[in-house]
Amino acid sequence: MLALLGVLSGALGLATTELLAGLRRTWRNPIFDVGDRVVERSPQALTKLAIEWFGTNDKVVLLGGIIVVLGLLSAWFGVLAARGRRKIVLAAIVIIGALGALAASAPTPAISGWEPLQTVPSALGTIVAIAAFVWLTDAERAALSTRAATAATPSRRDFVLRSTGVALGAGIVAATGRGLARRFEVASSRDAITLPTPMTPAPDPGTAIQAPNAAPFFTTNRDFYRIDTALTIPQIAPDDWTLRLTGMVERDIELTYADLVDRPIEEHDITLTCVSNVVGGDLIGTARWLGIRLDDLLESAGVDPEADQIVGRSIDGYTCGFPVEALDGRAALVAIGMNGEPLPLRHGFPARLIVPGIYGYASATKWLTEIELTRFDRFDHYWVPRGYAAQAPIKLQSRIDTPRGLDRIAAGPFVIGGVAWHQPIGIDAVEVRIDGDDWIAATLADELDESTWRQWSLPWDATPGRHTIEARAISRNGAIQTEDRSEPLPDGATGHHTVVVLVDEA
Ligand SMILES: Nc1nc2c(c(=O)[nH]1)N[C@H]1C(S)=C(S)[C@@H](COP(=O)(O)O)O[C@H]1N2
Ligand SMILES: [Mo]
Repeated sequence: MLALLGVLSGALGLATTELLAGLRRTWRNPIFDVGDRVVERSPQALTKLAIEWFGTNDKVVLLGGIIVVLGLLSAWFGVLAARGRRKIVLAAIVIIGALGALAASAPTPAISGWEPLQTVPSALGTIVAIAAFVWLTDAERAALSTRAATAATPSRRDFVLRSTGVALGAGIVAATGRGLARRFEVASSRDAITLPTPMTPAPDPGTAIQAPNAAPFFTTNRDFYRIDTALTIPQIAPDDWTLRLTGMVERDIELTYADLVDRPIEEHDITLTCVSNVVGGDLIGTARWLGIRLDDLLESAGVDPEADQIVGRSIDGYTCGFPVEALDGRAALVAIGMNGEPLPLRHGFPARLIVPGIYGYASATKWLTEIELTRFDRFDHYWVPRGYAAQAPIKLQSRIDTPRGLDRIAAGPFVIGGVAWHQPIGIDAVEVRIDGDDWIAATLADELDESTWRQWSLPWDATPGRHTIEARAISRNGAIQTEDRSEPLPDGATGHHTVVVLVDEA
């Protein structure tokens, strides 16, 4: 009962911040700000553990954890107050509010400096939480002082009424905030966009790119993996968006969405790969991207020959960085379209970078707002202080899609299938060996573009028992995929994908 008072007051405080988040685009529930600051400051070992334990659910775990901690603290506050420690509790609530305000007002230095207005949700939330707490604990005291009284005495009833009122109030206030915040969502501006037609359409892939039993050549937007540090998906209306090109250039450029669409638009099929993809993993996908060429854009700005790094900044403070040298003619894009649609919100709407051959963390900034020309010895992009390599070309890799590890299949003819990639160089061969025997060449599907993965397959006469299937790719540059195993950190996993399959008597 006492604990409940604390929790109710805390809930009303949070509900207030939720209401404020519905009033102004840049205001939000400070739980997200605290979460963001935790993510930014987490030591590398902790980030690694979180990803290993929770995978892509790490965000839910983080936010849930903050809410649980707040809930437990509030409950404890309720108990403390009943033991005559109300002043201490009030001071503690102020401290928690101040932490929220601090988290909200000191965002990533990359985006902006100290922003006093951002403290408003936490400040008002704290005031409301305190007021509710005082109001409820007053009623509680009155109820307790009439010990002998029955549940029907006015003070007891008053207490129950007040608690119910606060609970209902919190629900209504939070729901109102949620409702109001919907007008900041940009899903409808995205729906309203008609994508421009490319000057150079990508080739019609036909069916020759697809090998049997390999993952589909194009990954649908829905199935495309998502990796980012954003706790809430940035909502950027194209009308409010600009892309700036700054730093070591002859002239700064600023493009609106309309300016961007007016430039020559190209379409390219590119396989995006995450450095965290383990051998055999699925943090990789291929899409048909629509956008403007980054090399063209840089040419209009005039790049200082001393610049050796291109940094892509996101509205959320994230940065990537890759060598100027990477723009060697490959189709690096400021992309606005993905598989025939405007970029989905979670994939970076309204614009993002896509650079063939460089792991996503170092090249593929989503919710892009600025491209800065600089030097590697002057700036470390987001993951560099967290232990990842500053430069990260994608490694030669292959994956077995069918069969899956420990699948049971029937004896007889069976087609092994998979994908192999070495963007932007291309794949020349894939070889498979069974039970450590000789390497056998797989059949490759056609190559659509050196910057996409290539499908492969191999017919096999499966005999009863347990078999180990292993694959390796051979690059267009002659390199043979190494069997030496290394972890994703610091610059991408290596090793052969190996699966064990159980073959039953036919
Ligand atoms: N703003 C922003 N962009 C980002 C990231 C991020 O955390 N924030 N993560 C990068 C990483 S690690 C990868 S692998 C790709 C993934 O892009 P996707 O989510 O569209 O598949 O986005 C990159 N761009
Ligand atoms: Mo990544």
